[in-house]
Formats: sequence, C-alpha cells, structure tokens
Amino acid sequence: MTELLQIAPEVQQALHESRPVVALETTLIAHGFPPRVGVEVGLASEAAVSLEGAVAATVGVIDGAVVIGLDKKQIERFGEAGADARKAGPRDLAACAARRELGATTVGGTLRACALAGIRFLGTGGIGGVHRGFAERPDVSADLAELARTQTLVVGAGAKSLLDVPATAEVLETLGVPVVGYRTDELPLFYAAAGGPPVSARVESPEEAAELARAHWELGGAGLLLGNAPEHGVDVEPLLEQALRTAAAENISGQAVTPFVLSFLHERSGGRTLEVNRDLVAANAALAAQVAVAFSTISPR
Ligand code: PSU
Ligand code: MN
Repeated sequence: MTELLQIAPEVQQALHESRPVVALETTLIAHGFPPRVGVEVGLASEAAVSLEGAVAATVGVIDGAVVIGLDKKQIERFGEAGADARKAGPRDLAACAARRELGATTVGGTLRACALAGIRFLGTGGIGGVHRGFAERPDVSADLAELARTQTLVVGAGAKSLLDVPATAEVLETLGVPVVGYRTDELPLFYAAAGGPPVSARVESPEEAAELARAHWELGGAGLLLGNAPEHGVDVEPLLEQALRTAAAENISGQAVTPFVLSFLHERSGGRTLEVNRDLVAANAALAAQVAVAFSTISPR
C-alpha cells in the first residue's frame, strides 16, 4: 500500500474477512453543521453503524495521507477546523495529501477512498448533484461522476436540498446509476420525504437492497444511490427559494452557497432543519450498515 493511503487496522481486518464496512464522509462534519454539532453527528453515525454490526470507516485527508477509519481525535480535528478544512472532492485528494492539508472528503472524495480499499457501502446526508440554474452557470457535483465509476452503494436522503433534484436524477440515469427508493417510489428531497422524481427501482428491506446491489455489480454496474426518506421531514421549498434569492442578491456563489443556505434554513425554521438533518445522517448510516450486513450474509455464488 502507498503511504498516501492509510487504512485503520480494524477496517483492514474487517475487509480482509469480508465483514461489513460502511464508509462515512467528513465534509458534513467540517462544513455541513455548526461547530461542535458536526463532530456529534459524525460520532453518532459511527455509533449507528456499530450498533447494526458493521465497522465504520470515516474518511478524511490528514497529515499527508487519505485515512480510511479516522479515530475520535482525528474526527475532532475536522470539527475544530470547520470551514478551514479544505472541501476535498476527488480532484483534491492528491493536493491535500501532497501538501499535508486537512481535507474533508465529500461523497465523491470518499467514494474514491472506497474504490481504493474495496468498501461497498457509504452513508451520508445527501449527495451533490446538478445545481439550480445550471443552464446559465454549469455546476455539477463530482459526486455523480464518481458514483458512475465506483462499485459502492450510497445511502442518502436524496441529493442536497438546494439542487435541481429532477435534473440530478436525469444525470444519474445518463450515467447508469440506479436510483433506488427505500420503501418509497420517489427520490426523497432531503428534508422532505415526498415530491421528488420517481426512482428507477424500489426495495422494501435491507436484504432486497443488498440483492439488488449485488446483481448490479455482477452485471457490470458501478455505483447505486439508495434514497432513504427522513422520518420526520419538513417542507422547506418556500424557505429554500428565499434563501437562494438572498444568496444571489448578496453575491454569494460557489462553495459558499451551501453553508449560507443551510444556516438560513436553520434560522428561519427555528432549528427544525438542523434537527432533521442530524437525524437523517445517522439514520442513513444505520441503513447503510443494515444493507452491508445483509450483503455479507449473501453466500457468494
Ligand atoms: N449535503 C448537505 N450538506 C453538505 C453536503 C451534502 O446537505 O455539506 C456535502 C457532501 O459532502 C457532498 C458535497 O458530497 O456536499 C457535494 O459538494 P459539491 O456540490 O461541491 O460537489
Ligand atoms: Mn460544485
């Protein structure tokens, strides 16, 4: 193994023994929540994975290496750095490692680590995708391209709420990525369960999701998105439009848009969106672990 990649011994051992492993990202720890809350969410996700009987592997770039299986102290460094941690998509891993910068991996960056280590499951809040207004200002997350080439199932409450979700679903179709609904016919809209574009397949159980993933991989497919609706969703569409208009009026653009919109929603919803966001991240980690466990019990054909 290259010294640019470090896999924690318990993760390495579990992979070696074909036991269930779930990768978790660090962008949401550093950038997705207010200070301190991100670390709580990251640790709660790890706990949820363990509780389901899988091994959690939180990924980040730290001290010159892509680390798969951060320890608690390392996770806390991402919380302390907050916005100072570089948001690390697939293109940024090398720069972060070579320059020894702290890199908080996005879903795309974490998927690259999954490909290197052979991790088949990833739990997150929501994936990146096609931004609203992409016709004027093309902005499409590298999460989509990485899903198209990595044999990993990602559990999320759909895509980030501020995106153009129907357009994101279209691009996933173009890339051959199944959009699977967990007990739902619609891709969840992150904070809200209903109103999203139709899924390409629906499953009723972790076992069924595991079977579908295995079939996809055996038939030459790569990534899958498993959409898991938040348990107590809120409809934030009117607030969201207001947030995006305000961001545009204040000339907030690029990577600054997501944090701005999230804190706007948080404030205007009286903390409801933050609560929903916290809960759904841990719930998605738990479901990813359940599918990973089910997958590990499917006897190899
Ligand atoms: N969803 C959220 N908040 C976030 C993210 C998703 O509600 O911070 C992060 C995830 O890490 C995702 C990334 O992979 O944003 C996508 O960023 P971009 O659109 O810049 O590729
Ligand atoms: Mn982008």
